[in-house]
Amino acid sequence: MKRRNFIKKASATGLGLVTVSSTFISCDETSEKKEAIVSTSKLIKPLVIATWETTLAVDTAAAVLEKGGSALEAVEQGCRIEEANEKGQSVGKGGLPDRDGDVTLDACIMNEKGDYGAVLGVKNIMHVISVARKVMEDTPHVMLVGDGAEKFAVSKGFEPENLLTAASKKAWEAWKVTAEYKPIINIENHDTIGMLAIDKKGNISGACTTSGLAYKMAGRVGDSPIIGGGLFVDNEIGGASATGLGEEVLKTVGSFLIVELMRQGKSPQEACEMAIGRIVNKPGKNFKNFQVGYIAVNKQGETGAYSIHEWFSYNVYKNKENKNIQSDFFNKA
Ligand code: SD4
Repeated sequence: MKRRNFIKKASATGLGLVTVSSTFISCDETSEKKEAIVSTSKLIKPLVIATWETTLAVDTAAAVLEKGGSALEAVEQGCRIEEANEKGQSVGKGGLPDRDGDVTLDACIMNEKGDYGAVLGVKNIMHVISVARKVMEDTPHVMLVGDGAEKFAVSKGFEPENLLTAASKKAWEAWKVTAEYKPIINIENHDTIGMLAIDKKGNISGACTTSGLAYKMAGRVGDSPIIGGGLFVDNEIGGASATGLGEEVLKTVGSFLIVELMRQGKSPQEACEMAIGRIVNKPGKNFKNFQVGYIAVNKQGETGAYSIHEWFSYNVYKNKENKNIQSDFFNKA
């Protein structure tokens, strides 16, 4: 069948054409452009996946998607829920501070075009995910840090406020008694939200927002706002996001690694397991003392998750159901 006729027939029968990388087989050998034919009716969409028990955030994102909103809008709105949730002590308002008592937030966002925006070490602004989106959409840059990011946020109408709640202040004061920096697996640094969504058009976007590790050194930045670390999205392949000890995620460029493994044909689950493998198999790596967890989704809407230790969970919204699921994990000893 000639290429043009095939395209016409494909759209009439509900088949979609997706341009993919040259490692995939072309369905039209005469064509210079590599194209693969997938049945769009088989894709699972809309879909949302997010780290930890983030039911309300995922419901919020899903509602955006069910109304026909974009994946980008969905992940932003979803993440804003956790940023405003003062009980979550790893994100937004109520986040545990650095060792000087300052709450500093990191966030990033990626759209289906591969655009990226991030803010790092921002004080006094709750919805840093929305500031990250503004960096992506309204500036010629991809990252703004510290005072510059705060100034930019204020110029865009964000209201400065004190992010240190009484509960987080009390926890920090108790920590200062020993001032021992020993992040507790799954407890102290829990709840950073990484979220990936596929909208009704099949487009993928992602977002990640955090207050970082509790009692970190002033100026410390983790994986969450760094492209390829805490988040990576490639609309042709899928997306991935991370939570846990950011230093270990960054050293293995975890989210980028997962997307590249999916590009090579691995399932989201296999890719997450291999990315955890990169961390735990390093010589002399004492993974017993820290947690890392990954989530991933591919273009078809298959999901995966894996962590080093038990008790990492994630929410998935698909087929109109939102479920919290316990992740499989590496350290079963
Ligand atoms: C960081 N990855 O700053 C973040 C912390 C985190 O749930 O994920 N907490 O290293």
